[in-house]
Amino acid sequence: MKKKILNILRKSKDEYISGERLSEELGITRAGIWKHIKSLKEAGYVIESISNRGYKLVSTPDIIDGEEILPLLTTKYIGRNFIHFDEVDSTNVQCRRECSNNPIEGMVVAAEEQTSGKGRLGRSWISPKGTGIWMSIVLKPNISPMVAPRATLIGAAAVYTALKEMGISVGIKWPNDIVINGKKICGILTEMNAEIERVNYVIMGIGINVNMESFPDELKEKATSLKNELGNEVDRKKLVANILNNFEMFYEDFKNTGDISRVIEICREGSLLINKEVRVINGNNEVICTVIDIDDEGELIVKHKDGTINRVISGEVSVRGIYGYI
Ligand code: BT5
Repeated sequence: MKKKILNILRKSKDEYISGERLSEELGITRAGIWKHIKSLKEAGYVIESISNRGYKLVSTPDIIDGEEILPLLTTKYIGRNFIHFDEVDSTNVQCRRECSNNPIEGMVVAAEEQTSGKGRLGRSWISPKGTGIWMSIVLKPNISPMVAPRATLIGAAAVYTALKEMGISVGIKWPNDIVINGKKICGILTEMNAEIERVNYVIMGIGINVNMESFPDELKEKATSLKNELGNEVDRKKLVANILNNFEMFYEDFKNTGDISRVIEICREGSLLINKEVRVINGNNEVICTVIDIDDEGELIVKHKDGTINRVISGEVSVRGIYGYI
């Protein structure tokens, strides 16, 4: 019922809707309407009520839940099943729990806070309350497990494009970071559950520092938030919806064929690595080389000092000027 009331108030924008009309349309008493309005107010919705005129929705809470995100989606299935937590250990881990029964393609798990947010290779990801976007998407692509890591680039392209649409210019540091003014604002963690020949499901976790103002000392040099760099708050709900809307468009190409050509174009356009000298670290092995391109499979093409050309499939890439590497 609360959802229905909200929908009506949302649609009527600046107009007041009388309690009588709500009660007629929804078939409950005016006292019943009032009770629901009261509980919406308690949940952070600002609703003006004026006797003789009725109710008007003034503002909605800064919460990334289905109630707020679904009206902003243009997708068919990405984000349509939206699970929200005030606090969770990790949205990727929670997604895996949700998938243990029945993985649902496009399901999104989002949280206001993660208490054990995860980075790659067992690293941790700090995820304070109410200031970032911490979410994971469940995917069931019909592709071979070898091709699954490409999904990370779809995430990166979706975040890059969503921010661009909001007038925010960022760079993509292959394969999983989004960077602004030399510091990281977003990381992506793609995990998969697969058999040798078949992917059961992929969980793509996206973490974005949106409105945080401070970082722990050890991250100050390499991490920042959109708010710190732009000087103003960014609407988390709008950003989540823009990301999911773009994500579905890019993912549709990939889902049955593994094709990411459109995504690669975007990754090239936003790349912070192409034509730069980088340090590629793979386990104990470290080499300095120059990035020439990102190929159609999403791999980094690098040229070594002796002129040989190589593909880098995964690994850590450091580039001068980013994250304090000099
Ligand atoms: C990543 O790993 O960049 C992947 C981060 C994915 C986070 C999302 S949030 C939703 C979902 N649920 C999860 O539990 N995870 C995903 P990596 O490239 O390994 O970078 C990790 C490193 O970044 C850490 O070792 C820190 O140095 C640094 N770091 C930690 N928290 C950060 C933050 N909030 N912003 C920027 N850098 C951070």
